[in-house]
Formats: sequence, C-alpha cells, structure tokens
Amino acid sequence: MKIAIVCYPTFGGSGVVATELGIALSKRGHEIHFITYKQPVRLELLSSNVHFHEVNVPEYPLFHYQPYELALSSKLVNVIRNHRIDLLHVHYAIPHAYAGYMAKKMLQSEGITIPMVTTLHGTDITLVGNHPFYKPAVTFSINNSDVITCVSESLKQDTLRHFEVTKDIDVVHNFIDTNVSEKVFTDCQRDLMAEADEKIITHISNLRPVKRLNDVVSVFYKIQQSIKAKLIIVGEGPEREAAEQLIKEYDIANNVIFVGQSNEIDKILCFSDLFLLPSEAESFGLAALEAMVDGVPVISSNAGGLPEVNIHGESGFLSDVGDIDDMAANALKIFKDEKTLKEFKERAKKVAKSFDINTIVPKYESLYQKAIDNI
Ligand code: GMT
Repeated sequence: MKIAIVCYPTFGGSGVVATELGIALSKRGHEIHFITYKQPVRLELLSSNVHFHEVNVPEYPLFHYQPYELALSSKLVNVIRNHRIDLLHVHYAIPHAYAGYMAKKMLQSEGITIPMVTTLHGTDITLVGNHPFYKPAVTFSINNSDVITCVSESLKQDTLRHFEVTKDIDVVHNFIDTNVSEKVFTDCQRDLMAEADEKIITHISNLRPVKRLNDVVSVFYKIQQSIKAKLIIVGEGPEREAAEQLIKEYDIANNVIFVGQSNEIDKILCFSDLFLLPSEAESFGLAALEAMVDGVPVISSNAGGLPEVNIHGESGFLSDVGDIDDMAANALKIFKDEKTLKEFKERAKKVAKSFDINTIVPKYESLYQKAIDNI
C-alpha cells in the first residue's frame, strides 16, 4: 500500500508511535509518506519507500495565527494526488483529522476517494480536544474518519464518555520493537552516572504538569532515605523549574541529574534500575513500555491506560495518583534484594514482549485493508 502518515514530528509519544509505525510498515513493503512540518525526530533515514513532505506555512503579517491546517490540507491533496496514495493515517485529532477530512473532500471533487484512519493518542481527547473551543471540530473529525483507533481501552472509554461518537472504535495498543532492544548495548556505561552501590532511578517525559514531576522528586526523596540512589530526569518542559526548587528544598541536588532532551533513551535505560511515571493522566504510557523492554521495572500511577501496560506486581507497581508514600514503598519492595530486582527486571521485559511490533503492526494493516475495502 501507499500510505500517507500525518503526525507531530516532536519527542511526544504520538509522533514517536507514528514514526515507528511508518518505519515498520516500510520494512513490510509499504510505501510511506510522512507529512508534517519538520522531519520527525526518530526518522533518521529516508529511503526509496520512506518519504518526507514538509508542510510550510508562509508567514504573512495579516494573519495573527498562521493557518497550519490550511497548509496541511493543501499539502495532503498534492501528495495524495501526485503519489497516488491509497490511505491516509492521521495521528492526533487536532488539527490532523480535521485537515485530513478537508483534504478528502477536496480530492472527492476531483473524483479521488481516499480512506482516512484516525488514531487518537490521549491528550487530543482528554486534555485539549475536550475543550469547548475544539469539541465540535474534534467530534466531527472523529465521526468522519473511516476507521478510528485508540491506543488503549481506557482511551476508548474516555473518548466515548467525552464525545458523541457514532462509529466503532478499535483499540490498537502502542508497540515496541523487542528485537532492537535485545541489542547493541554491551557497553552499558553505568559508572558515568552513579557509584556501583547506587541504584539508578529514571524519569522520561515532556515535564508538563500532567506528568507530576514533583511527585517524581518526592518519591525519589523517600527512596533515597532508605537506599543509595541517583535520579536521572530526561526531557525538557515547564515543570523543571519547580522540580529544581523542590530538589533544593530536599537538599538532594547531588543525587539528581537533569540530562535534557535526548535521542539516546536506550543508553540511559540500559543502566536504569527503576522507572517512575506518576502521571495525572496517561492514555498508554509509551515511556513506561520503552523502559520495560529494556528490563526496567516501573512504578507508576494507575491513571488511564497505565494498568494495561504496567502490570501490578509483575512489571512493577501501580498506585493512586499522588500517593507518593505508596509509590516509594513499592519501589523499596522492588529494591528489597538483588534477586527481587532481577525478577522484576525479567518480568518487565516479558510483559513488554506482549506489545511487540510484529504483533501490533499487522493489526493496523488489517484495519487499513478494511478501510480501503469499505470506501
Ligand atoms: O504524554 C504526552 O504528554 C505526549 C502525548 C502525545 O500526544 O504525544 O502522549 C500521548 O500519546 C502517547 C502515545 O500514544 C501515549 O503513550 C501517552 O500516554 C499520551 N499522553 C497522555 O495521555 C498524557
């Protein structure tokens, strides 16, 4: 198939999933066209069947807001027409599903029909799309998609609760390449980050309020009162400053390392002993899955889709949002002794395998076929 993929090209989970999906589909023989405003961060190599089309929005002083969705829908029309695309897959409802619908309609007037698959990722439903300013457009775009998918059962239920959806929703969980993670890191340079007798605890996110970064710091503060440990925080975002202030108040600055945004997540995870994700909301928690596949157990909240990914007592533990005492106590259960830690690490890897790319990507392929057949 020739598939056009629209996504956000940034470090966010939806962009990462869309990019990894496109790369996986290209390896399975499909021709993939990414359409977005910048080359996606995880898209390192373009090839004969992976293409990137940049959406440019010319600045014009009359516009207070530059019309990105207009530029995107025009770009979609051109790419779909010129490359004879069979199917459009948009990730994130706003504004991608909306622009996709407009492109479909414009193409229809030329006699071209193209099915559109919309994948909802979470914040487009729970945080942003639900806002009264956007809700009518989001509801319309969802209902006018040919196939709608959600990345977890929890997100499907949230979508049905918040929007009047008139179509079926398929749940297709996010995925991970478990083979790639078996890998390459024979030289896991743990000693760069911590002493041999210290445990390494990691948090990776966009440091937005929804991630509850202060809970990460507070849970770590409690853990390090019982065992020697370092906290590594990966990512950049608006909560960093408040977290730095709390770190100062706790007087633990020597044990906390901010590494900023990184393309070397696997390198960091390969020497991590525990992953913290105490989010307020999380449709899936791709970062937790990325940790688990590298054998890192997860202490998380039980928000949203996290219980579908982090299996309580197996790959880690779940606690209520904000229950930092329980999270710290659970972490110490995992660190009880080396045998327990090793068992959790092995089970985290095992649970991650149920989200293997080779199991999940064919689900998208059969939904694509269904969309094409039904158009
Ligand atoms: O977590 C974020 O704030 C980024 C956000 C995004 O839109 O990229 O992530 C969402 O999509 C990811 C990929 O499907 C999920 O793994 C995240 O759980 C989800 N984030 C939230 O629901 C808060």
